[in-house]
Parts: sequence; structure tokens; C-alpha cells
Amino acid sequence: MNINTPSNTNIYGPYQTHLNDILDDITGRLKSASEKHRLETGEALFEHINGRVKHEDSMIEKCKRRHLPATPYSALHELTDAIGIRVVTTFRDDIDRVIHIIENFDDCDIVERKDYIRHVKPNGYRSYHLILSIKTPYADVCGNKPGHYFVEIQLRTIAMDTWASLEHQVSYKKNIDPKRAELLSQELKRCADELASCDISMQTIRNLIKEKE
Ligand code: 0O2
Repeated sequence: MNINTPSNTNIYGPYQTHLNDILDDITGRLKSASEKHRLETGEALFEHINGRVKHEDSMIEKCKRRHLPATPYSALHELTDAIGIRVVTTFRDDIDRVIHIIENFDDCDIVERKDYIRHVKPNGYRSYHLILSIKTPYADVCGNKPGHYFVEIQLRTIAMDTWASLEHQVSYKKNIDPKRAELLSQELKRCADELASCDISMQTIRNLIKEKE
């Protein structure tokens, strides 16, 4: 048991019950927008969407890593990824379309952006991250009602997502000898760059098809 978390409570405290509702709300808005886009253009906005409330143990571990007490205030105010959504698109330009839709969501402000597509991480990671602050009918951890909750949204193409999932598996592997680890990092980076080049080719093909239409 974590000494900062009183027994019989979880790290999200009484706010736990709202987190899934907020997740469903934002996921539902994105699915509706995709359906509307499909009716208008014949194409969905994204290939798939996943959402999760960060598991309690992962949140406690993250608080520890950030030297924060494992409290609802840390989990829901100091950290911003208790509610996380990943939108995976087929083409790169759909990422900008989804961002534009999110920018126009009612009762939501974008409070942070990280563009790892234009500013690729040294290991090759590519993705676009947004932190939304959503106004809800619920009380929040700061004592406000209506309260504000953070939602992290990650947007990436199928190729970027495939790479991130592979890199995630590799980074969890311990006891790799340093020489092999170095080789693995180089191969992963090369693979990320090749996939990025495929994304550009796919986009070019899509643009050419659209031009013809
Ligand atoms: P989970 O289980 O995916 O939620 P931090 O949250 O401390 O890791 P920071 O700066 O607060 O980092 O946030 P950032 O850079 O926006 O990244 C947060 C999330 O992006 C991570 O969540 C991963 O999901 C993803 N991510 C970032 N960098 C990488 C990377 O190099 N490789 C892969 N595969 N994913 C990455 P969590 O908290 O790690 O876990």
C-alpha cells in the first residue's frame, strides 16, 4: 500500500466516477464528428479511436516518478493524463482535420500541445498530443462546480501507432546488453523514418486520387 494513499480510497477519490463519463463524452463527440464527415465525404475521419482511464497503479507509479504525493489533487490537477484518448488516422492530413474539430469543441480549451510530428523525438516517436481542459457539471478536485478536468488526446497515423506500440514493447524489455540495445535503437529509428516516408507517399497518392476526382 502506498503511504500517501489512505486505505479504502483510490487515487482518484470521489472523482473516479466522473472520469469514465468524461471519457465517453469526448470519445462520443469524436465519433459523431467522424460519422458526419463520412456522410459528407464518403470517408471516415479516423481509422479507430481508443480511450482509457489510467489504471490506478500506473497513476500511483507516475506520481512517485514525478515526486508527487499519490492524491486525487496530484492525479487530476498536477498530472493531466488520467483520461487518455488515442485517435489513429489512415492519412497524415486527417490529423489536422481532427485537431480542427477538437479546437471547436464546446466547453473545452486546449491548454497544451506537443507536436512530435514536426518535432520528432530523437528515438523516432511521432504523434501529436493535446491536453484539453473540459468544463463539466461535476465538482472537481479544486472545489469548483462546474469543475474542470483534463483529457490527453494523442493523434497519429496507423504507421506511427504501429511503431509506438513496437517501441513500447522494446522499451519494457530489461536486461538487454548495451551493444544490442544500441543496435535496437538504431533499427527502431530507421524503421520510424521509413514509416514516416510511407506516410508521405500514402498522402501523395491520396492527393492524386482527389485531384482526379
Ligand atoms: P501511457 O500508458 O501511454 O499513458 P510522461 O507522461 O511523463 O511520460 P510527458 O512529457 O508528460 O511524459 O508527456 P508526453 O511527452 O506528452 O508523453 C506522454 C505519453 O505519450 C506517454 O504516456 C506515451 O503514451 C506517449 N509517448 C511519449 N513518448 C513516447 C515514446 O518515445 N515512445 C512511445 N511508445 N510512447 C511515447 P505514458 O505515461 O508513458 O503511458
